[in-house]
Amino acid sequence: MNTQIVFTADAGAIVAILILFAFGALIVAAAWKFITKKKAGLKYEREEVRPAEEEKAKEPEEAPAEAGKVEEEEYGEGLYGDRLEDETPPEPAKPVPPEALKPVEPPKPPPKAVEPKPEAAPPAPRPKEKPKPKTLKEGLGKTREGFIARLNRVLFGGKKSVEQVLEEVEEVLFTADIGVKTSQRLLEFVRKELSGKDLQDPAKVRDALKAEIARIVDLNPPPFAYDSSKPFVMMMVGVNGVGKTTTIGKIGRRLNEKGMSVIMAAGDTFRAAAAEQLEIWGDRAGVQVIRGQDGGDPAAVIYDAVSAAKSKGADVVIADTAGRLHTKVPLMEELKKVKRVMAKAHETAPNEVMLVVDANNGQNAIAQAREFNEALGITGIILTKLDGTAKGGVIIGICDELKIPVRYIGIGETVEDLRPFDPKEFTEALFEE
Ligand SMILES: Nc1nc2c(ncn2[C@@H]2O[C@H](COP(=O)(O)OP(=O)(O)O)[C@@H](O)[C@H]2O)c(=O)[nH]1
Ligand SMILES: [Mg+2]
Repeated sequence: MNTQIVFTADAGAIVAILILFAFGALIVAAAWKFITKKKAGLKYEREEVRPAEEEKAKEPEEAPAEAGKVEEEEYGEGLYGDRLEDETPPEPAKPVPPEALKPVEPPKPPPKAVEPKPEAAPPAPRPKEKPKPKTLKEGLGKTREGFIARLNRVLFGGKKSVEQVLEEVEEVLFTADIGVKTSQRLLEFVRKELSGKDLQDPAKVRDALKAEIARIVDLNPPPFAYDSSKPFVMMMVGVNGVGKTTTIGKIGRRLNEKGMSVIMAAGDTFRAAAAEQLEIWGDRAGVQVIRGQDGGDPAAVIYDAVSAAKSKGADVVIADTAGRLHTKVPLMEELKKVKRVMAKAHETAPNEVMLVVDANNGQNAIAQAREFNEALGITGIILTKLDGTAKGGVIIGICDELKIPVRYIGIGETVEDLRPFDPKEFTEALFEE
């Protein structure tokens, strides 16, 4: 009986101990589970946060505030906010399935520093491009780079005897479309002007040439006497393609802008396009154009225009003429006739006979000037297309040989590119460094 009681008591103690062990084991297991979950949570946190932090570290320090703004505008605040919440670690107590450990969306890329989206910063609208008028220096660029640059190379190009330098200068002048006579004159001037010692100084030789060129081109004509006659009639002559019609359009527009009433006479009846060309200029400037029949008598068209100007009280008539003829009559004879008939409509007409020459023609432009002058008595010269040629030296030869003043020079296509000729400004622009 006693033994049975002792056995029962022992068995009870053993059961109690076993229960205690079991409790202990449960507590240890629970604690282990908690620790493992905690570890998993930390791992998630590291995976989730690290990329963002690493990207942040890569971010350039000088990211402009604008770039951030662009990003924010693109995604919207809500989305941006959600993403920030995603980056917080999950509650450690809740079991986390392995797939959930990976972020559902990759962390948002940091704002790009250098490329703001075009929608956010649209480029400023560009103003419409139209041909820009040139500066005189630009317009004379080719002549300066040709003739003047060669002159500088010869003068400043190293040790040579005075005679050798002068010989080379002479060669440059001869080949610069200045003309033989004018080149010789320039050289004689340098020899006379400078003493032996000064001739060795390239800067002095250059300055002497520049001063003499400035003197040659400065024929100092009086301004156009627009008030001396009503209408004041300007007759334009020159061979085909030199720029007569274009120049008439430009002068007509200039005078019109100054408040003068102008009539343009389409006296080139050989080319239908010439009358149309003049009408386009006339439309633009609000200047009346009088034209006759294509192939008709140019003298008749110009007579009508001068008569119309007289009866209307217009200030100026600018008369276009042909550079080539459809008749067997030589050009000069036809132009002489136009000049005579003009005077019948208005006795002082023409008040100016302007010869238009193309600078590209070089030496030939001097020959044209001589020929037209003999036939018609040229009172002024317009030298066009200086912008497209290195033969700008021709202006020096024309002024020297014919003593006819250059009134305008053309250095491009716009109205402003037809410039009243200023001898000082011209020489400075030509020799400018
Ligand atoms: N680059 C340039 N072109 C010019 C200048 N003057 C006239 N032109 C062009 O020369 C061409 C012939 O002109 P046009 O007036 O028809 O010559 P015309 O036959 O004498 O009447 C046209 O294409 C003009 O635009 C100028 O100073 N510079
Ligand atoms: Mg023409």
